[in-house]
Amino acid sequence: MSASNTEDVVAVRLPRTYDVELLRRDLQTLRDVQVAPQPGPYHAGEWTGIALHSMGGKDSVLPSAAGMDRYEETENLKRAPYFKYVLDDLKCPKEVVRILFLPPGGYIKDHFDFHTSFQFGLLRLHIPIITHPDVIFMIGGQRVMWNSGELWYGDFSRVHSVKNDSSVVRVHMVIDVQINDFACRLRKRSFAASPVTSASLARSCRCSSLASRWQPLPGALWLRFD
Ligand SMILES: O=C(O)CCC(=O)C(=O)O
Repeated sequence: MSASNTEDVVAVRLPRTYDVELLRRDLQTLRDVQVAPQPGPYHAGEWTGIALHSMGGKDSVLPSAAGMDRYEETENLKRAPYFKYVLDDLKCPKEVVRILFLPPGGYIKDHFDFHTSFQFGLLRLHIPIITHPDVIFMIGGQRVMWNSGELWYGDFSRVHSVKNDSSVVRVHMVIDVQINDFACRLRKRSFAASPVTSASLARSCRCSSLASRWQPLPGALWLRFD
């Protein structure tokens, strides 16, 4: 297997599908929460968010703010029972969990979040809540199309960008989780593009049996399943 195959996997759909109406109901419940601009010089301030889980449970949306507090639920999450169900069902330690908003015309330009990688023991998961075919979401030079209610792992340590060419506000839940056995098992029914990547993920996860569970799918970058 050539090294270039390991470069190709930018996203993996994970085996959870959520009720979109319930996701949107909780989103509506939190409509009065003040949003905060996301950090980074790679957008013009239009990309905003609210925190569901943060260091000290504060209403902070900074993904990697330094501090000594433990990661905890925020008051926002306590008001959103389905969001809480979704997070409680993911049995891995959570760091920052945010609801992120990108309005029509919004553009998060190329950037990368190097700490969200297996090497750092952190995975970034996404659940689209509201999206549209005219959202151009690029990871590692590839366009990804994720539907509302799906759970995805994306390799955000690679260069990524989002351009909202639609007329709707795009809303994603973005969940940073620490890798544990559950996170490894979650991948049991997911699909990867190449055995080389499976092996490297298994090594990083320290789950010796993981590699054998991944399904090599030559020619496919990821495969949806229902
Ligand atoms: O999809 C989004 O709103 C943000 C994407 C992103 O930059 C990230 O998840 O790191």
